Amino acid sequence: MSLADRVRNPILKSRIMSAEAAAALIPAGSNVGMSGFTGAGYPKAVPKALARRIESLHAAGEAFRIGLWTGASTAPELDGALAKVDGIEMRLPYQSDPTVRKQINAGQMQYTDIHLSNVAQHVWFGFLGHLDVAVVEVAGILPDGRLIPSSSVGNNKTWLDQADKIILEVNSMQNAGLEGMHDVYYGTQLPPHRLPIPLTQPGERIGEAYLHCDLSKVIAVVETHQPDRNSAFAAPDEISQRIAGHIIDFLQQEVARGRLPAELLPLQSGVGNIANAVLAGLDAGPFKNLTAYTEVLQDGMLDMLRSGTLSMASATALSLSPKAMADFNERIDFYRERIVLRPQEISNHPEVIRRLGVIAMNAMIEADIFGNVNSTHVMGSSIMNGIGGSGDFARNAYLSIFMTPSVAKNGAVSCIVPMASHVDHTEHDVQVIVTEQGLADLRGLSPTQRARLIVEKCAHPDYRPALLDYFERGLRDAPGKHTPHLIDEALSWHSRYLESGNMHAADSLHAQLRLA
Ligand code: 0RQ
Repeated sequence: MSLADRVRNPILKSRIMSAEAAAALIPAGSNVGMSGFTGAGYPKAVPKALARRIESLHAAGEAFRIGLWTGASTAPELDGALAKVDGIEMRLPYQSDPTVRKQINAGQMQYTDIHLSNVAQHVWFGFLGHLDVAVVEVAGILPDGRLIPSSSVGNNKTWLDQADKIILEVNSMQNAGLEGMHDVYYGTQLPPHRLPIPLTQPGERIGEAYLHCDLSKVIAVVETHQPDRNSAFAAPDEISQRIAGHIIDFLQQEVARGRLPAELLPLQSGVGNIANAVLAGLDAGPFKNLTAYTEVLQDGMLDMLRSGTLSMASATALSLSPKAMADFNERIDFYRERIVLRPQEISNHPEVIRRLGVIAMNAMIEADIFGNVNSTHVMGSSIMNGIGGSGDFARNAYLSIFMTPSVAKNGAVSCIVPMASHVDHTEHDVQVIVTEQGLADLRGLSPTQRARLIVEKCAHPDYRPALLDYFERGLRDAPGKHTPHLIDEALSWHSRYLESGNMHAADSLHAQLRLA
């Protein structure tokens, strides 16, 4: 498809305009649903033009902020640009941008951190208020007005259905060969009329390759030619490789014990360097014909598809380095046979995750000795990113694995603590905890059994004595022996950083989150 061929519907062709003209159509105070998921498929031009407009309005003393809803994280051209001009009143459901994070932690921006599978249905239920405008990147528009989705699907179906007005960005940098890779399910109903989601295999297609929209709602079409964020991953370091090694040994043992089939069960993998190292380890290991039912496809999954370790992968977005993106573009016909991109309410659907028996592997910030996991907050009050899809998968998975290095900030902070300073995943949703020190299999264990195992297997040796001391004193002095916390002392573990030699570490953690 040539550049000129991307907008093939005559009505929509007549609505092509500049990003500035399109941004001028967004009213102050609107809730705006933008495309974008882990730096893929986000609009590249209208948010920047809107940011310029907001900056000049603010300079003239006029108030202008929007509610910004997306699939998940986006990129500096979207989150960063709008936050820098103080243009976001409310952000949801997930972010990883330094300026947005700083404003949330300074109390200048409201943030609603939502399970990613819940966003679409909460909009349909009317829980989040009215959606005024959708700004959605697509790879092309067919003559009949159907839309070829871009490198992420996210919440785009819901944005297009629910918004009063639609602005489309048609990005000719997105590979035209994406056409046919998506599966947009239009069968979801609202309770009490819901039917089962008819998906029984990760690679199954149950919907359509295109998004629909009411053409009369489209107020602007903007043409762009820009790549996604495409950030590079660090080569797996020794810590990540050790974590990956523990997980792979564990999965092999599970196969040997007959608790997993030889080709495992569909894999879900969070984003980041540890996740990528686990994928690299799986690729080098003995497994073949694996599948993935996950949110995001990062480099490691493409390698596994190429080598044949993975036969099929379902996700809602790509999140690739420039090198992997070049490979993806080169072999798009190969990948189209093996990748299905779905709306995030389906990629993260609790019913489907439970049915398929997904193996969930997510990173965390800290875990406590009883197995509660904090994925989102540093020292109880500062947000890092958000819960993302980790809760969708952890709660419903066949096996729910959480992983982290045993220490952060060059050893100044233990990632195993007496009581998590914030809980995203309760002890009931966490079956395996892994650090580079080892793996704690918590299935079937009581809280006190879990505590001994987590300290022994996962805590860094520098912190083991203090953690064991807390646990033993709890067993002796806590009024209840089921989860023997010394409540007054439990959280002083974190504030002790403020008093001890680690004061500098704690201060700089908060400073980084405020000032990054
Ligand atoms: O900070 O970059 O300033 O050094 O947290 O930690 O070790 O680089 O790990 O990039 O994998 O992120 C949980 C945040 C881990 C991420 C989290 C500091 C550490 C560093 C990042 P610096 P690492 P990662 C599917 C699944 C929630 C969403 C999710 C996340 C920074 O994985 O956002 O799982 N998960 N989605 O130094 C203080 C501690 C710390 C700590 C780490 N105990 N105390 N700081 N850090 N541990 C994807 C989606 O849903 C889209």
